[in-house]
Amino acid sequence: MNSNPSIGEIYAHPVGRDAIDKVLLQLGCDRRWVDNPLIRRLPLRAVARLARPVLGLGFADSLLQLLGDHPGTPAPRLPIGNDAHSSGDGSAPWWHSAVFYQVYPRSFDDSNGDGIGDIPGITARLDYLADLGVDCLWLSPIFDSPGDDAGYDIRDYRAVAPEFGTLADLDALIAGCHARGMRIILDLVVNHTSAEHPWFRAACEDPDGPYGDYYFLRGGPDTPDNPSSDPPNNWTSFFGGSAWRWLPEARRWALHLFAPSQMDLNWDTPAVRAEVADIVRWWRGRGIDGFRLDVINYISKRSGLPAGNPAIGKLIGFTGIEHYFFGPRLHAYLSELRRNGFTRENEDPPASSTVRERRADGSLGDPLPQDPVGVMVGETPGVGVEMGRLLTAHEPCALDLTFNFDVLDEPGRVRWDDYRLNLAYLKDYYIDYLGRLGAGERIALFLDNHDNPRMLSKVLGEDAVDPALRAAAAKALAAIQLLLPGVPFLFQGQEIGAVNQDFRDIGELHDVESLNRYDELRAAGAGAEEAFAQVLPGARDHARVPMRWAPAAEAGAQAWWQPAAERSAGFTVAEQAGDPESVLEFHRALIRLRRAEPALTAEEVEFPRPRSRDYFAWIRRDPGTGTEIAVEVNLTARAIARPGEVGTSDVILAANTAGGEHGDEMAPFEVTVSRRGEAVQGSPK
Ligand code: ISL
Ligand code: CA
Repeated sequence: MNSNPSIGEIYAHPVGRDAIDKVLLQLGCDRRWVDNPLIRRLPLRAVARLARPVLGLGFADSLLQLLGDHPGTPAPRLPIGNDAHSSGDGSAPWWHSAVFYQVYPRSFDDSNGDGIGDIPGITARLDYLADLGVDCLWLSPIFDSPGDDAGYDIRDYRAVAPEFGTLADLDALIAGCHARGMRIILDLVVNHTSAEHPWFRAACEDPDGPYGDYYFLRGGPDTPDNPSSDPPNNWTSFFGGSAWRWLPEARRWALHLFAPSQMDLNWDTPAVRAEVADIVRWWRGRGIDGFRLDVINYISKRSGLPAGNPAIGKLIGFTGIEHYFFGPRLHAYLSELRRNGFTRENEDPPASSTVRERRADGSLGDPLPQDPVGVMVGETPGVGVEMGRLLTAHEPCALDLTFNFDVLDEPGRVRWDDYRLNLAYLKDYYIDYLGRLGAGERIALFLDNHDNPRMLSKVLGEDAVDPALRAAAAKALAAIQLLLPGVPFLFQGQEIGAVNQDFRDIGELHDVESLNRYDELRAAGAGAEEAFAQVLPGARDHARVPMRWAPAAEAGAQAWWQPAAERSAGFTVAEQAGDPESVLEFHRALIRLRRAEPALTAEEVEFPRPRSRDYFAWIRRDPGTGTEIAVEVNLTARAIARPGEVGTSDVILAANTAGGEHGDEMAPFEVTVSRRGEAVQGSPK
């Protein structure tokens, strides 16, 4: 690319397209702005000059540097059966049609009453998860950790934190999953380790020794003492302040993109990459079926750690991010890890256990051979659609799936904003995202996780106090997440319509990010109430409260490490199980339907009425039989007219119909799933 390409040329580059989309999203501008041919012809530098008040100085150079790191024309994707995504026999990999379920172990089930959820607690709930229809569990970190970031600061990658149980407990959990036809993945947090990890201790003791290069230690014996000197660059931490901390004992600065005790690993050091691959192989041997990889897109930092562009820092909220969120060697490191860590070698000893086959009718068969490649699910904040595709769909294969976080907030909004998310945004987002995929590509469908307020609360706001509306909207979200093409990741509690917590003051929050943000706001002059109000909407604690198994358990709720503040009747597992009208049973029914209807896990999809703001419909098609399934969702809390041409009277599943199935009107948040295809259209099969 020349030094002053046009906007159109930038947009034709996958990384350029995502970067422009990101800026527009951040500014709350319509992405279709770039479709204008006049705008496409404009030179980048002219636009950057005009937009200088917003984009600042040096935007064009930063962007071109980023583009220069990555090939402009992606290599063609190899078809399923030929690539590393296949199951080994040419068929689609298991996760293409799987439903994942994220367990937050600390708050799932507490087996010994110490107020902390634990591994035996999860094992005790495996029948519940299997009945729900879950194919694969993902556990947030259960490793030995000082717990400065709730386990995302790991001290020993091969040990279980004592509060969660023992390695033997984990082995039993793995075997218990497999025996029920479920796989299980863990959380690989290897952008950083805890400062208490032996590698970091060794690095501090001898910064010039072998472990010094495991981290980013900068400065030297002559560096004047902190705080009299400046840190090596202007990068900021996601949890506030500089991304550097001074180590008096080593007389070095150390990089931490997250908390000061989460030390960034230097992936340019081959020994670091070899250690990570070893960890993965070790867990695969224990029967672990893959990993979710924490902030995995941050592992490759630009050589020399150059200063971040302050304007980009201001726009995105974090200075320096352009030098590592999609770094120069990211793809190479991930494909290497796939090969050396996730891929089974013939000489590998057999895994302790492997998953039993689970057939479409739910019955169980024999244990399957271990998957040739463990699944790699990338947590990739900041990665857009095209970058995600570069990581998942092109040789050499890197990740299997990525999480695209743009789904969580409307353009111009961030997690801390207190606003009502319009479901029409989800519709636009998915139509655009799915429309950009090539054959064989899959997206991860997620709406909630342990880092975010509940989507249901974002959609309903204060109206979530109305139990009928809450249940109705929860079902509409479930239909979107479980019936669109893609791989759903449910987060614990979604299946019972969990909402945000009514926390009253900062003393009720535990999360490092919220506490730091609160302190920063206070330091900047905000009063206690005001600072709390600016933290509450985005607080990560909302999703981290204990799973509500039964109302009775709340008698002892104070004993939990983080008591739930939200206790409304009707939103526990015990109250919903067996009630066909419940959110829980609707989830079960949706997952059962996914399993039974090949159309619902096939790729083909069509979106009638793409521009409607209150009606979202899609038609899935099974290429084998031609069977079509139409899904219609009323995205609003009002009754709307039903367009006639999409659904049929052959309704196979419905929710919130207010008694009138497939009438001319759709009730608030109504969901109708109906069968189309040859049988209905009258032509013989
Ligand atoms: O909460 C966020 C910071 O503003 C998110 O952006 C989050 O930090 C980001 O998605 C990365 O999350 C993952 O890595 C973090 C950990 O705190 C999160 O819990 C984890 O999901 C650092 O390991
Ligand atoms: Ca416990």
